[in-house]
Amino acid sequence: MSINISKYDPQNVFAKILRKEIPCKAIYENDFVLAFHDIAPQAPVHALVIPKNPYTCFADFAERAAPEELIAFSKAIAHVAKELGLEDNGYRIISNTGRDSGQEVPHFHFHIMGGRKMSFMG
Ligand code: D5M
Repeated sequence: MSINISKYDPQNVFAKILRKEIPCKAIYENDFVLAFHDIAPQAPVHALVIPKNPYTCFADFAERAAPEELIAFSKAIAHVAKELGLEDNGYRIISNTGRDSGQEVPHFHFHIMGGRKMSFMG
């Protein structure tokens, strides 16, 4: 599937989650951020952290988000990882950006994965 990250698509699945049109297993929420469990976990613990505002990808977020939003997002990732019990053994955070990365959902997000030893790429 080819995604378009040049223009925000309000019908993407994370936009629907934010509008509560479809459910999610929420972990944490504040004014800027929602975190929930990934529907297709690639590790024993696999969460997603998304901004509430509409950004298509990391570059879009980095360019357009307000400083307090950038800070809130970083802090939320660390907070969620801690809440999920990943702090001691560690975890991986990644954000796929654009077609070649394999990004499927065109709403910017970070993956938090842990609960097992990771190899270099997977
Ligand atoms: O990752 C997109 C991720 O989003 C992928 O790991 C599956 C997950 N996903 C897709 N739909 C849902 C719903 N409805 N709930 C929770 N998680 C979901 P990407 O980096 O774009 O490839």
